[in-house]
Amino acid sequence: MSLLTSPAEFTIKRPAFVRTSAIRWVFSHVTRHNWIILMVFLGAFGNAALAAMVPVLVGDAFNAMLQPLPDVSVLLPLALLIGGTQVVRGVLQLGRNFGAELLGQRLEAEIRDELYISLLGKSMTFHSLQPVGDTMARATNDVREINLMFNPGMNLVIGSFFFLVMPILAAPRYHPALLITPVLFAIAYFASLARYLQNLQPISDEVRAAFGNMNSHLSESLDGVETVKGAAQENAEVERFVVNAKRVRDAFITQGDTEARFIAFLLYGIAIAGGLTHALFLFREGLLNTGQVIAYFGLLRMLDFPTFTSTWAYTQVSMGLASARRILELLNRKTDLDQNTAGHTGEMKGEIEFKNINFAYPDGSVVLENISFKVKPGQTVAVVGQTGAGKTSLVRLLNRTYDVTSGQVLVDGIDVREWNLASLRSQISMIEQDIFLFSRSISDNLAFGKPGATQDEVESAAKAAQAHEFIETFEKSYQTVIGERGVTLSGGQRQRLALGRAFLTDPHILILDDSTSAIDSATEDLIQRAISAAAKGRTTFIITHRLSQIRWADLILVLRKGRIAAMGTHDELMQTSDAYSRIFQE
Ligand code: M5T
Ligand code: MG
Repeated sequence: MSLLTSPAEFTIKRPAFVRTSAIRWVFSHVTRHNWIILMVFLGAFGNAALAAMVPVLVGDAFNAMLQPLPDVSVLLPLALLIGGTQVVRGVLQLGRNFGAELLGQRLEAEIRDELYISLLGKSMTFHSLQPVGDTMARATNDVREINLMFNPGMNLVIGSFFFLVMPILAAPRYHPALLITPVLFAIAYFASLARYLQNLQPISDEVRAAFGNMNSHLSESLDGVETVKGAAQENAEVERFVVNAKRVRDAFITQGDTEARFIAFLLYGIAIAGGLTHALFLFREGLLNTGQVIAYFGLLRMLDFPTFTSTWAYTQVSMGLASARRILELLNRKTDLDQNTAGHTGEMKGEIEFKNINFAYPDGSVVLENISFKVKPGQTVAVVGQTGAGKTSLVRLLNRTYDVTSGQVLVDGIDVREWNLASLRSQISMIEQDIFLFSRSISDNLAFGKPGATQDEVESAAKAAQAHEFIETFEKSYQTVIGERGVTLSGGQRQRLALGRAFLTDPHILILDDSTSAIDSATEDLIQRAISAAAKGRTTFIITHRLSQIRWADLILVLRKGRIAAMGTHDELMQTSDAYSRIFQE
């Protein structure tokens, strides 16, 4: 069977990234692009060095002009040199910007990939506890924040860092004492920056969390929009949304407030005034000439780049790190499900045994108790019981949507946890109670479990599932798009599409969670025929209320409040079990 060898999407091997802390994790992504980093640093350094050339050369030009006999001949070469350096500087700046953009975009794509694969590999326990909207916010906006952290964030941080360094490197050229101002500025700048970032971190965390929260409520109320409208709860939902939106707004305002308190501008003003006074003082002492004072002043002016970018470039970095923490938290949250890639693979016969199993959902309430039964390959089992009895929960243990709390579920005598998960699941087909169809064509939906299926295969599966006829009534027949952008289907039609899916994947175990009760008799008849065809040659579990389907089952399990109240064939149970006969009197 070809399905055995096709790897499930979530077992794809990915390069391993360090996931111990947000910074290390981002770093382990970054270091895969060493040449880009080199480009960014070289670009940033060269850009700053050439920017520093301008005041230095202008100072030289002033000195040439201020000679008792002005030497005009040096002016043209100096002007050409300034022009030339700035052209080169432009190229280097481009390299820095391009590198940072490239890095940002690559990391965004890589991290989104990593997150998506990780999400597919997580257990249902994880997914049922994690709101979709919040996951969406993390997979879209938070990943985007990491991109922005590199460009413009880190791009400007690195770029402006060298602008801070240049005056320190160039000032001693004129007088060693001139180091004082740029060095003091740098110390004060980094000290206040450290404090600023410390204050900013919880605020950035709150901004991202508030956004995720708003998103999850939004997606929930859009998901449930029918219910909201049906209950005329629009206003209440709007109010809830306003509360969430306010929280996001408040978080941003607090962030702006903190930004506004950052004292870099004050430091810059003090540095310019102090540095100039210092230089003029040295001038009066005869230790500097006019051109040198002008050059030094020009060098100090370079500090405006780190000053201006510092408020928002560091905010961007802080936001990026907050987002990285949120993504990492999701990546690291326990999967609870071992894919057991080294586990048993092989063609399933379809023998099933439940051995003394107990089961509780993660929140703790016991749902199934002390369940034991055996099914031979090819048999059909009907599971009946009142709503909430645990029917859906029972069949979910077969393909390890959830794992038992105690006891064992055996397939072909092997504990399902000992099976290679991909192999197990590819041979069990489950038609859920509420059938999910993707907003893709009918053909794609049918072939979901077998992406390479030919049109012929798809059609014959649809015919076997009694779906061909209604599909043909659509204008675009198999190419009709379902859902958001296309037609919507009735419950009975969905069910037959789902059966078609099952025919295509040709599973060894088929599970049908069919609790749709009210269907007209013509459709009922079609579905009935489709199901009997589907059940042929495989072990089948049917959860149903329809007597017509229960009757021909080889084994009927009657569940009551999570326990087996009775089990046997229809005829046996009609005679022996009150619980069973009661079901048909409901
Ligand atoms: C059995 C609880 C549910 C009920 C019991 C699916 C699900 C159910 N439950 C959870 O706590 N978390 C869950 O994710 O388990 O529920 P069931 O197995 O869905 O019952 P059923 O299939 O027999 O009912 P129905 O209505 O589909 O016929 O207490 O709260
Ligand atoms: Mg159910």
